[in-house]
Amino acid sequence: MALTSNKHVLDWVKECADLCRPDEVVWLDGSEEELAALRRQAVEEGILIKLNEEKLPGCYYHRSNPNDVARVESRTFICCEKQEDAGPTNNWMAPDEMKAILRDIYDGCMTGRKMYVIPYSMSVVGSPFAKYGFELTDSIYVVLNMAIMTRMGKDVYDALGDSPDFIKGLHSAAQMDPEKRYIVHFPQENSIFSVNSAYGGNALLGKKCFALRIASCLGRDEGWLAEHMLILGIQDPQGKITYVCAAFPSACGKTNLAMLIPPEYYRKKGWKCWTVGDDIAWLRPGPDGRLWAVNPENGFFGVAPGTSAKSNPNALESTRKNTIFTNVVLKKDGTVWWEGMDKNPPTDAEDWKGNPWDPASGVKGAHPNSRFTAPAKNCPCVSPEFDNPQGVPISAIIFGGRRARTVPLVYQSKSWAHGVFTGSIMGSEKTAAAEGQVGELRRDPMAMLPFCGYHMADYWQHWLDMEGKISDPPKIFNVNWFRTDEKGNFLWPGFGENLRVLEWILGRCKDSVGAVETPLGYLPRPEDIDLTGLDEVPADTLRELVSVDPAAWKGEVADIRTHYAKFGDKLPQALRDCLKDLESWVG
Ligand code: SAT
Ligand code: MN
Repeated sequence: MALTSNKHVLDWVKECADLCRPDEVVWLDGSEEELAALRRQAVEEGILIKLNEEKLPGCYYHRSNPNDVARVESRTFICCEKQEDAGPTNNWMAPDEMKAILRDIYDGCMTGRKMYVIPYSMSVVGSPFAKYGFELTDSIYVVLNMAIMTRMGKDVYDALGDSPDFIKGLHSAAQMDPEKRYIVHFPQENSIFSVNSAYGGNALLGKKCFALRIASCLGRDEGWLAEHMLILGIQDPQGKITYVCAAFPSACGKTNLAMLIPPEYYRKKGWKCWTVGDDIAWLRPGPDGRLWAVNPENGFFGVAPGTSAKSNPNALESTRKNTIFTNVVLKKDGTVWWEGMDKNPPTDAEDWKGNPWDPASGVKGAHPNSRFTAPAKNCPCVSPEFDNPQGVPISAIIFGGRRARTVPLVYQSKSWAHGVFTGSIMGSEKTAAAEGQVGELRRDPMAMLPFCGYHMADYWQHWLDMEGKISDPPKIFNVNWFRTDEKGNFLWPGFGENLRVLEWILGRCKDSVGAVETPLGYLPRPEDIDLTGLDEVPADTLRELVSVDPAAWKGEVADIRTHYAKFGDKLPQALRDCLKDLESWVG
């Protein structure tokens, strides 16, 4: 029975049901009883395996279709009316043309199945940041993941009332046919269509599809920002908590920074870190002229491999109850394992495809993109402000990437516009794990390359325009934890030690620490970074880490010019000017 009398919702659900022809439409209320029944059904149908209740209470195991293990950028589309509004970094198709393709694929795709109606909120229901959505899906796995990743429940029907202001998402696992897999956004209709995949970023529509691609368009129209950023609270020895946001491309340690554990020297002094978010931030100007942020999500969809008691104990601890594991190794005792968890791979286990697994075979047991879906509340360092409907005030925005050379450990932009420039030229080098040449540089502006729902240059202009709405804007920084020496050894230890750099950033925010001005921005002097207790970084190395070399930047500047050329006339003048300044520096 429909749980709402909202005509807009009812009409749309009927339209989708008429197209997909499920046997039944099930309106979900998000209650614990309902979810428990769905879990039981998922176990009966072999979708989930119940894990060891003693060791991993409330946890389940799932194997995806082996052809469906990651986001598919090549099949992800932004279908606005005009192609030029989608820009050069998005796939585009005319809305009518795409709708005809989708209609054929969805036609009758749910016959023999149920269609679940998921009511969900991104951010706390009733918060000024909150946006409501419905996802229609034929996948119980998707329902149970959405129940962790979003605020799902019947209060969404109440909060929405009769309003037409909600995001429509139609998902079907269909036949899992990769040739007919589509992830499609219609920003002008606030709607999302996802078919033939059940993978996180493709199918949990609240995440990248809504909270980034659609929300970036809403932010442009309504005067706020939807960003691919973690949110971290840093508590100093005086007990003051300062909040920062940070955007990094994948494989640059976003989750590790979001759950940072201070090194011993800092811990003893009383420093502490609090996680507000690990992937997405929505940022709005507040009444006090500052920029305020919420994490619109309610859980972590984290990469399992490499997560260990050493690398990220907080992330590991987050997965110890009420978590869904996808595509990891399944042990005989009903627990899980993945590469990089510890040095004791199980010898009596099944791999992510369900085959008996011999760790000595050289074949990986967990898929490299295997995941955990864990409630944020499980995290030992989850911020007390996690559910604050007003969000947290942001003092610094940090951009960064993986760069072996050229880019210093940290620098501060000279102004808001210069900070937007810094974000727009972000790049990261490919690791051995990704396809393509190792070391090859991919520009990923604000880490939003696959997630910006409109023309990237218009997005930069929107960032520039935001300055006029915030009288006390965050300072903008760039970091690079990944500088190496000639032999490829990292010059900076990273992980918890990054707090030493964050301390400088906080000092800059309150004007209590020094810097030198360079054409790139403000850099710390070596004495501005506290190295106490960090003998592995000699003074000479730090000096190298915080210096810039115009000769090295000459090639960089040429590459930025090529990157910018893609955006044609839309490239904002302020960014051209910043590039010109750099050009005159490198000569
Ligand atoms: O692949 S997902 O988009 O689901 C997760 C991520 O990349 O953050
Ligand atoms: Mn992400």
